[in-house]
Amino acid sequence: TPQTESKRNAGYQAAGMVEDGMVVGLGTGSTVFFAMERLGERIRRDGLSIAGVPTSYQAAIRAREYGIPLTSLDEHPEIDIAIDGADQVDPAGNLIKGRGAALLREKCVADAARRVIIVVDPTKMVETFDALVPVEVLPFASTSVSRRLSLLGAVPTMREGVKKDGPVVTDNGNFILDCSFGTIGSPRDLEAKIAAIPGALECGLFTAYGEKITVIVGEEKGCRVVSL
Ligand code: DER
Repeated sequence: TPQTESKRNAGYQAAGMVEDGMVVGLGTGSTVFFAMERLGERIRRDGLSIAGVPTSYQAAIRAREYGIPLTSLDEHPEIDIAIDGADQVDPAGNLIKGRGAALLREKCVADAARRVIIVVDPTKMVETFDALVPVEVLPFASTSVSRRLSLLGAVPTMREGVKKDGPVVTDNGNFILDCSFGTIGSPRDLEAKIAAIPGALECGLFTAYGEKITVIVGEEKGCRVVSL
């Protein structure tokens, strides 16, 4: 489909920006999937030598399938480049992430990376955020965190499993509350307010990385690099 082509074009472009010897943050989701596919080709065909820090079980499993050697954030607390997807991107390079429930480790990797490449299809580019904001919550505190989020104007919904009864449990053993805030006027303020809630371990608003983010928007016949 055209969307698959645009995701593939963005992912392949991002994979082309990885240099030999780099430590690469490996994001989660269907778009970064193509970057990993291309990195695997470059390793096999061109002898590219890299190490990947996976942001989820999905990323680790795919990296192994594609022959991308894995390392850890412990071994490499500074990462050369991270490649990840996003649910929405605004003109300042703020992101909403977390559709894949991997946002906590993804934010740790984005924070550790010198450069972050975000790969999206055109539907993700927005003027103002209006997507759900996923919040990773400690199960012990999920009801009280939900109440605090409501006081911030959210309608929080516990993310339920599809092929698992009960709540989605993240790779870190926590729950996800998907929060509808309507349009979000100040994403940076909202991220800080959510971070101040004890038990709200992380949220999908990424507003601290605009300076080091490059957004690649895939299109049917290629892709464009967005300057922020
Ligand atoms: O869950 C995540 O943070 C993913 O990066 C998500 O935001 C993008 O996934 P997609 O590339 O499958 O749309």
